[in-house]
Amino acid sequence: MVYEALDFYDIDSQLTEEELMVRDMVRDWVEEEVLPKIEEACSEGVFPDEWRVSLGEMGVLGAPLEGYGCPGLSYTAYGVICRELERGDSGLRSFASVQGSLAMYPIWDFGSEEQKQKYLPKMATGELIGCFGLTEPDYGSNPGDMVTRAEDKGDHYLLNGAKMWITNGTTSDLAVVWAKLEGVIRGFIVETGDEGYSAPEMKGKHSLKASVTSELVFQDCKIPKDRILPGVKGLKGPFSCLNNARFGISWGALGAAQACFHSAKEYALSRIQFDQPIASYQLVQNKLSWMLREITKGQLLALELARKKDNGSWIPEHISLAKMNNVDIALDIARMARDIHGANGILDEYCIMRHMANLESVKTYEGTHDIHNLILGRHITGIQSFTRSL
Ligand code: TGC
Ligand code: FAD
Repeated sequence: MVYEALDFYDIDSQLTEEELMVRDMVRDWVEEEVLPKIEEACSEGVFPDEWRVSLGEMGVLGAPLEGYGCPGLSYTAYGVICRELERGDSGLRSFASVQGSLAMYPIWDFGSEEQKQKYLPKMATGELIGCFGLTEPDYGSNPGDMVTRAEDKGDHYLLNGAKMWITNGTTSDLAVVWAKLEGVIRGFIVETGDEGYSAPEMKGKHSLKASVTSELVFQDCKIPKDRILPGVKGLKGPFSCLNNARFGISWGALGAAQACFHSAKEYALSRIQFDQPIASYQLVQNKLSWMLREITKGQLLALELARKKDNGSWIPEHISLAKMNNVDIALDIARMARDIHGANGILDEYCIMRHMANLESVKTYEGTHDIHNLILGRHITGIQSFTRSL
């Protein structure tokens, strides 16, 4: 069946020629190269290397960054790229989010000139892959309490600690790692092959199966002095990267939702029960209409947020709202689409269960749904509710 992306308000008509060109390029690539292989990639638990190469060749890695060989596209274009990638699979968007927003961005914004020259051009082409180590086994929603430490040993730093749940960890050439140096959170670039560093893959996921997830382990890991990111101190560093990655998710989740809607609509029109297509029944139409309503609202939210990112009038809370809302509705849409597919909805012949399982992770990573609720609650009331004295 030919993919028709739901766009009820013709929102894409507001995109520039360049943004439309990027949309079509990524959409065609996903259709031709990703969808035929995604189920195999999931069952084997791999992110095919040819996808890394193609993403680099298409010039979509680090999309909104300028200079150092980066594409320098608008944030709107970056959102569109995320949407088209995640229509294929959240793991694909994850790969691009981590590379562009979480590994390239901190080097681009906080790195030294030498670091930018050394890493960014090769990361933009996909020759070098990066990951982002913030979460630890005992510190997820509260990264400020992290225990990974860096010690200044005169001519080098010594890192000790562990990160967990790190996308692209095992397959990365470098990791941007956040650790405390004399009690202050700093960013460090750790290269694969550095003494005392390992990145074992985490197995057994029922979600994001075509994405590599890893631990990062630092045991007296010795890194040269010139690998600290000089331009930032404190949680502002990792959170600045997360602003961009969360923005990408707010668009990406819509791609997964559009894929589920498309499949549910086609299925409802072709599936006959009680002598009629199930699409003719009011209860099914109500579900399809609810999906259309929520996707359209989500698209308006994402587009307005992209405009704000492009003109600089955004605040982090705008991003929290869009990430939280769009992932939430995408997950509900996936569940509803599964229901419309009946038993067939659990088969890998359809994209539904895969998107649903992926979105469970997307709801949790980059700040859980409820953490974004609390960020908004703090914005509304001025009261910080994350910590409680017992
Ligand atoms: P808080 O007191 O709120 O802030 C500490 C400092 O950080 C600054 N800040 C920000 N700066 C820029 N952008 C933002 N969005 C910022 N939010 C906070 C803030 O101004 C302050 O700066 P300063 O100079 O005054 O010190 O910090 P808190 O410890 O109370 O944090 C609260 C909370 C819960 C909101 C925060 O910790 C949080 O967002 N937790 C969620 C953790 C999270 O999102 N982890 C993501 C890990 S990476 C990941 O999931 C990648 S998945 C990749 C994929 O596969 O796609
Ligand atoms: P917890 O923080 O333990 O939260 C558990 C539950 O408690 C959640 O429902 C949460 O909302 C709730 N909760 C926590 N605190 C509060 C509170 N104050 N009030 C109310 N409720 C609260 N991290 C990285 O650094 N880099 C990566 O590349 C990366 N990739 C990931 C890939 C995958 C597939 C997954 C699943 C995770 C990834 N993560 C990554 C980690 C992710 O960011 C964390 O899982 C997330 O921040 C939540 O942390 P946690 O899992 O420890 O949950």
